[in-house]
Amino acid sequence: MAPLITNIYTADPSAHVFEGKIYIYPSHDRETDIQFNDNGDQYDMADYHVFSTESLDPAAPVIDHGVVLKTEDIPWVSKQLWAPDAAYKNGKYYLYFPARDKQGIFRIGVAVGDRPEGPFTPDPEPIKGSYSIDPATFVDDDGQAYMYFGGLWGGQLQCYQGGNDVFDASWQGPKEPSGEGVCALGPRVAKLTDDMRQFADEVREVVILAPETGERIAADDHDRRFFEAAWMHKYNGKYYFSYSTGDTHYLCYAVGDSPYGPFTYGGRILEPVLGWTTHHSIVEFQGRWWLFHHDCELSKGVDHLRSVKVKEIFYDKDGKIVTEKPE
Ligand code: FUB
Repeated sequence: MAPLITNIYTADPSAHVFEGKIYIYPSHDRETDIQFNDNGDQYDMADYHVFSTESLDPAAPVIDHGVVLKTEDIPWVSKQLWAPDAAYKNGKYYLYFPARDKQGIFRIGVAVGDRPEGPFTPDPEPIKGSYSIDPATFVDDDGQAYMYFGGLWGGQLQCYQGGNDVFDASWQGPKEPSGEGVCALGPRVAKLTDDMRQFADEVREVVILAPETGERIAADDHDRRFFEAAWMHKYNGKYYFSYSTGDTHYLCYAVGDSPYGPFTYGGRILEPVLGWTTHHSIVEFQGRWWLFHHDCELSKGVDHLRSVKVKEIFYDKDGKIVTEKPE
């Protein structure tokens, strides 16, 4: 499958349907001399582009709307503009992004625009109480918006085991809890305020359950535990939380009855691709369901030079996500 975007390297695609078109909000990967490490320092991105297309036919053009936000424009950011997302509410478009603050701690910021393709004006401070990476915003049918976020290792989620306000620097780096009987750390979720710029309630941990036991997924279950790349979509009244397993390189999903969970593990959506990271979004467009993701084929395997791709996904009669069209 050919990449959707080839003029620049792009990753972590968050796709949305706005004004009848597909808009893609990806990370913008760039060349760097920073050596690969398990903290992700080589992912040294400095701006965002927005892309749009009217059709997912492979021949259809994908428009690059250019730079919509850059590090120099955001007063609180020091470096690493990682995986963004976008949302629409009450006539405004919101671009959410994680970045390191001046102390090197990941926070989540918001920038506001009048059009899906920007430009976006950033708020001068990160969202109060935000931490870690990979924001994914979900607006439910009743208009209430939620933000899911979090990422292990370089994403610093493991530094908050003592509570939302306690950053434990001794957990920085490629570390996470492990051992017999230890539960995996969950991603986080918080309601957003009506103006979409702050958390409206406390940050909660999202629980992902193993279907065979009904218990929380174990920390050592690296084939199924949450690592990063949260995404939420709704299908047939159920909430589908999907994510990357990081060092085992799968995209997985779990299903629940509430945006807060708990979610029961449902299976894999994508097997490992070329490149260390895997990250995605799922969106319905013109009556079909699409998985946007990335791999490193275009850069011939350079982990930090990724390209966005798209493929169709399906549901079977029980609501399981399947990658081949059911008979
Ligand atoms: O693009 C930088 C980081 O790599 C993202 O935040 C993660 O999800 C992984 O894709």
